[in-house]
Amino acid sequence: MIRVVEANFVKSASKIEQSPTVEIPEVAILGRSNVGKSSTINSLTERKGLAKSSNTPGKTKLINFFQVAFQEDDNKYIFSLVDLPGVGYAKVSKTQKKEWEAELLRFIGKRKISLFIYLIDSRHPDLEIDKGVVEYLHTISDMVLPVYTKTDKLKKSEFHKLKAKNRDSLLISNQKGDGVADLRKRVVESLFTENEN
Ligand SMILES: Nc1nc2c(ncn2[C@@H]2O[C@H](COP(=O)(O)OP(=O)(O)O)[C@@H](O)[C@H]2O)c(=O)[nH]1
Ligand SMILES: [Mg+2]
Repeated sequence: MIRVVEANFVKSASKIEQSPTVEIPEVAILGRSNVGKSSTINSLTERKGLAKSSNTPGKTKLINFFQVAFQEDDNKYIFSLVDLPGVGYAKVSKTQKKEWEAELLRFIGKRKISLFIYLIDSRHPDLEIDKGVVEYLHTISDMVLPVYTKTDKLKKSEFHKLKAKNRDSLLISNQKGDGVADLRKRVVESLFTENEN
């Protein structure tokens, strides 16, 4: 069992230039506004208020950096977790939206991100915007993990259908905690097993 032994807020940045330099593997969490990025960070780290979760779409325009340590037996896994502003904002102007999206792409292009966790609302699994971003991420990295959130909102049959259709993805509920231990395991495997040399 993987335990969370450390989870700290490091810094918020509104521009890439303000981002901290990291010497440890970096995991980026992306997804549309309100999909559950902050909640997933809180579940992953078992810290309820670490990332601020809000009901107002598009509120988080900052890039937030956290440092996390997991431990399993005698192995300690330290990495940086980045909460990125959501894509597809509902309540901002087109110009503002374009600016943020450009900034987001610039950020992704500049960092050495070891794993992209892309969150998708399990109730709306086939949105064009999500497909577009996932496709883009695959062009820049072969470490892209799609994760479906809010599975507590699905009927059992919908859950099984989604799972059968997306065998390489994870399905989680931040409300119930389902799938979160699996997500920790995937993070460790992605960062510290396959890439180790
Ligand atoms: N039912 C349910 N609600 C969730 C889940 N994850 C997040 N939420 C809720 O969805 C809203 C947006 O979550 P948040 O983490 O702020 O999304 P973000 O904008 O992507 O950071 C909040 O009201 C959360 O409580 C989940 O797995 N299940
Ligand atoms: Mg958020």
